[in-house]
Order: sequence, then structure tokens, then C-alpha cells
Amino acid sequence: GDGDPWWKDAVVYQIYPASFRDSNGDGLGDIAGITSRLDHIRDLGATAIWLSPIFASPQKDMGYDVSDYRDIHGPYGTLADAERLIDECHARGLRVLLDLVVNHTSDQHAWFRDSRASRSSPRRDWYFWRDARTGPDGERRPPNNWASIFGGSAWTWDEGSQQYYLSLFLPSQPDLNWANEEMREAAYADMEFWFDRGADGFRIDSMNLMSKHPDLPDAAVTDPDAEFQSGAAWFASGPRMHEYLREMRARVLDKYAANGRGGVMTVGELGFTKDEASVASYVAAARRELNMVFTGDIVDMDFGEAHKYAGGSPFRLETLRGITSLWQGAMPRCDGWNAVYMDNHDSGRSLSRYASDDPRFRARAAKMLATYLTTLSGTLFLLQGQEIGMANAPASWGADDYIDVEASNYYQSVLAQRRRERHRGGGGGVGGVGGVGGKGSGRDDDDDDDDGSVDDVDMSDVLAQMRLKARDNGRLPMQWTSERHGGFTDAERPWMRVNDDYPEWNVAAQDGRPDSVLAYWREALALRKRERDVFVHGRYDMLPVGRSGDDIFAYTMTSRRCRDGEKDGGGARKVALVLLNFSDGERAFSGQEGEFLGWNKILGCKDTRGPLAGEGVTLKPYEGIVYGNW
Ligand code: ISL
Repeated sequence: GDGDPWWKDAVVYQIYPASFRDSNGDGLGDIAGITSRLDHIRDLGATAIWLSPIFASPQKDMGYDVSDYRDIHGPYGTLADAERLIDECHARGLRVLLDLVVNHTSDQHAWFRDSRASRSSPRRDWYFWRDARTGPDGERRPPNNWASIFGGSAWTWDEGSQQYYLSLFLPSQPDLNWANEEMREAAYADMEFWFDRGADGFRIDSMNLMSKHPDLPDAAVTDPDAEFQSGAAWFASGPRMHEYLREMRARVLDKYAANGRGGVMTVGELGFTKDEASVASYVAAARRELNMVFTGDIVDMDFGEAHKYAGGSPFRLETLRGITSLWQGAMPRCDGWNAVYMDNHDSGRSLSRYASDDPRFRARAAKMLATYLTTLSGTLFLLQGQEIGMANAPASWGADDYIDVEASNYYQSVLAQRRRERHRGGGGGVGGVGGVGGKGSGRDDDDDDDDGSVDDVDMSDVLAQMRLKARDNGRLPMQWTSERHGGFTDAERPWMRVNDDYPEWNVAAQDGRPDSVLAYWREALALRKRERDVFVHGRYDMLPVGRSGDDIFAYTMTSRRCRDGEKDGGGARKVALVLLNFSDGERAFSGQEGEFLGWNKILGCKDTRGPLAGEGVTLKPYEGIVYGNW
């Protein structure tokens, strides 16, 4: 209402189709399984779903390698199943976002098959083809020194046509050339295909990689030990990026403004560029590009300097405060809009990384993070399982239990490097191996033990990083019941191992229990909806650390409107005080000179007290509380 577009108030529930619910007993989640559990999503208080890719795909990167955007991955179901899912969502007031993966396709897509067929193919220019360079010994070298995001060179040699093609992710994910207008038109037509079937918007994968610098120049050498270098300066946010987005907006998105459901939305995945001005350049309303972006800086907070898994930086509340304050402040300044989230399918769970999944603290920590997310201004995104406090895989899991390409490739490249070093007789030499290693290689897992040690080299440090950040963690099957495999599947074996903790941590065990994480999320989302002027659309102000203490994140959210019925010239607004204890000890908070005195507790664990008294409040480990001045 109030003239706000629907997507500003949306609570988007991300579904990872392979891991949500298996309806036909083949061990893999599917579309009918999703449709069967929509009531759970609606009852939670979500208002939209985002489906990670469901399209036809050889699944080399779990569907982020699409071979036909107008068809469904066979094991997930049919086009009719997808249409029924969309209808069933709409019948429950849920909108549907699909995942638009058009920076690249699968190498099995008809477009790429055509493109690779010959140098004179009409679609040759839909991808990036370049001649080889010649190395010092006359050997064939890639056209530039860019590293693939998944390891190795960003270029793949094509024997048939004797040229390299650009593949920033896997060799089986060739990058599309958006400079080609026909290519763009084909992508727009596929978007329309889904809007015509009721889709309400897209999450746009690797959005700002769609324009590269046309010369594809060599990258500066930032890692002298690595064979290939990050080319992000040349392949991210290239010169035509904004032109493409405006064209997409005018040519496709605006046409669906009158779709009967308030139009369609976009959220772009923004990588590598995170400064305020460039984010604003994508989302400032007047620019008519995207509605919002995922900036990625919270998800990346604990990545290592040289590589996600190479060491890493432990969680620092100071960093989270800074990121939160930056974007909460920046979006009102540019008339843009935030995408508020901490979890997605590309890393570990925030509960395990930034709070605690220790059984002593887990439930309270999950509620505390829910308190953080549900009180901020923006469109809220949560990942399936977050609503019941699902956690990362346990430390007892071995390297073989991680099956995603990203961590597996990294693990194998470090293993190979350490073996080389060992056999050369050199000790030491651990750490970053950025771009080295076989990409897309199969796993060499013959001598891995369950504790992650292999017989000749110690890999426990890498395994510890995977335990925190491997993408597998965000992709573990949904835990519905205490039955075998958490009620995710009736098959003997799920496609991916279910977390060991499912007998205790599942939807059925929490449903109807007022002190559960699930009940807390429902309550928090109901509060967010009821007090949308305070939270969704409110003004954020951080309390200085000097007043909150190092371990408490404290901020206020102030309603954008004056309180109903106030006659005093409109000075009085609703204000909420949010207190989040990110430590495993008790922490005291008190206002200054009577500030916040008598404010009522409006959200918090059942056993916390309120209203806020003169002597302040002592927060339990990982406790979150919200007080209101009403
Ligand atoms: O996963 C990452 C870090 O762990 C990112 O670097 C990620 O690869 C990047 O954000 C792009 O992600 C998206 O496109 C990829 C796909 O593998 C991811 O799942 C997707 O979210 C390629 O399509």
C-alpha cells in the first residue's frame, strides 16, 4: 500500500531446488516437492520465493549452466510442473522470482553449439572467441592471463575451431558476448517467456560481469606465485553495463508493469565492485536500471585475502557494523533500495560463521540473527532452512562429503601443490594457490581419510575453511522431520548428505513450539509487516560503539511517518531500539540519562524481560532484543 511497489515489502525465501523436497523418491529435490511445501513458506510470513535455477542443464554447476532457458531440468519436472508451481504460489499470495543466468550458458546450449561449430557460424560472435598466443617455447597460451573464478585459466581451447573461448567460471560455462545485439534479444525473449508464464521477477546471476572491457587486456599481476591473475578490473562492470541494463528495463521489464500483480522486479548479483557510487549507479531509482543488488560484502566478510579458502579473516562485529551502516545510509541518499540478507547458496550459513552453532547457544544465536535481518530497511531475503536455524556441516565430515566444484577444485589444487612441494623436498609452502590447478577436474579422493588428512600431506587447515565457507553448507538438504534423511527424501540415498543434526533440528520439531527458532522467525516477520514504517521503510541510526560496548550491535530504527493521532506538530515518531549481543558471554547495556527508559520489549526470546529499566539490561550470550517507544 501507500504507493510503495510490492517488492519493497517483500520477504523472499530462497529455494535451492535440489535440496528442498524430493517428491518422487529419486533422492533429488524437485518442483512438485516445492509445490507441496508452499504452505510452510506462506505460514512463515514470506511473500515471495526465489528459485535457484530450475532450467534444463547438464548440472556441472548445479543449474548455473543452462542449456535451455525454456525447458526444465528433467529430474526437477516439466514445464507444466513449473507453471503449476507459479499458479499455486500466486494462489497463496506468494510471488515468484527466477534465477536469470545470462552472463554465460552451458556449453550444451544450442547457442554455444552453433557458435563453436565453425568460425563462420552466425552465432560465433555470441561468445568470446580469440586466437591462441604463443609462449616463449612456442607453446600454445591462452589469449590473456585471466584466472577462472573456479581455478585455472579463464580460457578453454576448442580443438574443432582452433580458438579459445572465454569461460570465467567452468570450461563448460562459456561467457556470452552481450555486445552482440542478437544475443541480447535472444536473452530478452527468454525472459519474456517466463514473464508470460507468471514470473514476478529475476535474480540476475553474475549481473555486472555481462559487460567486459572489449579489449580483454591482461590483468595486473597481483599474485606473483599464481599462473593466472584476477581479471576482475577488466571483466566486471565494463563500459556498456548500464546501457545493457537500461535496455533490458525498457525493452522487457517495463512491458510487464501492468501484469495485474504490480509489475516485476530485479535483484542483481553484484561482484567485485562494492563502493557506494557504483552500487548507487545500479539502483538509484531515477536511473531506471535494477531495483536492488546483492552487494555480497556480508557473505564475503570472512574470505581470505588471496582466495576464499586461503586462510581467512575471523568474524569481526566491527566489519558487520560498518557494512550495515554503509548500505542502510547509502540507499536513502541515492533513492535506491537495499537487499537485506546474510545467507545464500554460495557459502556457509551465517549462524555457523558469524554467530554460533554450538548447542549451548545455537537457538538464541539463530534468533539474534533473525532479529538483525528482520529489523533492517530493505527487501529481506532468507535461505531455506534459515527459519529453523539450520547450520553448516559438522566438523566430523571429511573432504569427500563436500561435492561442489568450488571447494573441491580448491582442495585438489592445494593437495597437488603440497604433494609437489613435498616431493621436491621442500617443507612449508601452504596457503594461497589462487589460480593454479585443474578446473572442473574429477575428485581424486582415493586416499582421503574422514578427518581430512591424506597419507602424505596435512590438509586439515583447508578442511577447516571448507567447514566454514564451502558452498555445500548452504545447499544441505532441508530438514523437515526427524525421520530418515530429515524427511527430505524417501530414497535410500539423497543426492547430498543430510546434516547429522536433523533428528533434533527440523521443521516438525519446531512447529507449534513457542520458544522455537521457527516460531521466532514467524513472530519477527509479523512484527516487520505490522510495523513496516519502522523497519522496512524506517531510518537506521547506529549507536556508537562507545555506548553499546564492543560486543553489542545497537541501532535504532525510526518510523518514516509520525505516529497516528499525534497532534503535536508531528514530532513524535515510533522508534525501535535493536540490541544484538554477538558474543558468547553476558553483556550489559544501559541508555544514557534515562534514554530508552520504560521502552517496551517488542521482540526477543520468551525469557527476556521488559520494559527497559533504569539499570539497563543484561543480554545473554548471543541474545537479541528489540524495544519500542510505543
Ligand atoms: O561462489 C562464490 C564465492 O564462493 C562466488 O564467487 C560466485 O561464484 C559468484 O558470486 C557468482 O555466483 C553465481 O554465479 C556462479 C554460480 O556458481 C553461483 O552459484 C552463482 O550464485 C556461476 O553461475
